[in-house]
Amino acid sequence: MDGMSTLRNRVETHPIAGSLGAVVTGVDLSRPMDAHTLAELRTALLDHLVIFFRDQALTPATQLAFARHWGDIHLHPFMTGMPDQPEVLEIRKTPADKRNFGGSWHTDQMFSPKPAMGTMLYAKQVPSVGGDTMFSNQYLAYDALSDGMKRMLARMNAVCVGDKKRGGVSRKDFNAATIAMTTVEPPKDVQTTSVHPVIRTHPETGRKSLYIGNHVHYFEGMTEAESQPLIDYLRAHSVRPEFTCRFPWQNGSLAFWDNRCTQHFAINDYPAETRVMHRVTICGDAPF
Ligand SMILES: O=C(O)CCC(=O)C(=O)O
Ligand SMILES: [Fe+2]
Repeated sequence: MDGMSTLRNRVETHPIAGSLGAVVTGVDLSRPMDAHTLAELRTALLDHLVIFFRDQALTPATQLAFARHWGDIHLHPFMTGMPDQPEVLEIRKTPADKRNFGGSWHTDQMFSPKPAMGTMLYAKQVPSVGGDTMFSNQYLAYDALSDGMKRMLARMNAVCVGDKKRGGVSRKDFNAATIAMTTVEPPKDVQTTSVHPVIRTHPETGRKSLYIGNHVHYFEGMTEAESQPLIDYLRAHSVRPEFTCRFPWQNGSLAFWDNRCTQHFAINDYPAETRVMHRVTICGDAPF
């Protein structure tokens, strides 16, 4: 018998915090993936919400090939992809940039009618220290709410806006002053405001989670002034330290987060250094 032909990846998960996040070992993401390994990775993602891989040697093409196993690839309406690989977005921050991409707690594309199912971020060049990314478990955030608050939020929807900051400044103008990455006005046919339930149910696990992030401008049927105190409360609650983990990157690390039950935050603490990441986002369904 040829032992090699039956050799499978040995997928092991190693949690990095009590709340969420696990490093997965035993997988080379640059190689074709068998159905068994993929099923194990799906279980790891659903159990740990964000999974991390170390020491991966990926090109934009092999990163994309791995991502395609999970669904269709989402093209960002505001940011321009890599010239020869438009599905891959290069996130680059240099000492000239004052702000960073993803530098506030959020969940990706909450402004679109079908926000991302997940995002895969691959580290090409990381600073000598700093540039970690934080994640927060939104199942735990929901579970920790009182019954009264859960009942109230169950009837509420959030109006989520992508092309404007609160106060009306366009994302393009806001970024132009502070981020060198190209931000464009989205095409006219792309929906940049969407209404989503504040409590959503995960389509695969059936669990409820709090669905809040920096795209939420106000609650449906209320004014911004009425909404703001509750938005502030929920955003602070949703990222309590015991709901979070923090991932220190190395060159060759890949993070894959389930965007349906987490938030994340890219820490901007490396003013004199450059950080380059390659990001692929997988399409999701309408939240319910
Ligand atoms: O650069 C990071 O660590 C995360 C940026 C971000 O928010 C994203 O890729 O969705
Ligand atoms: Fe993000």
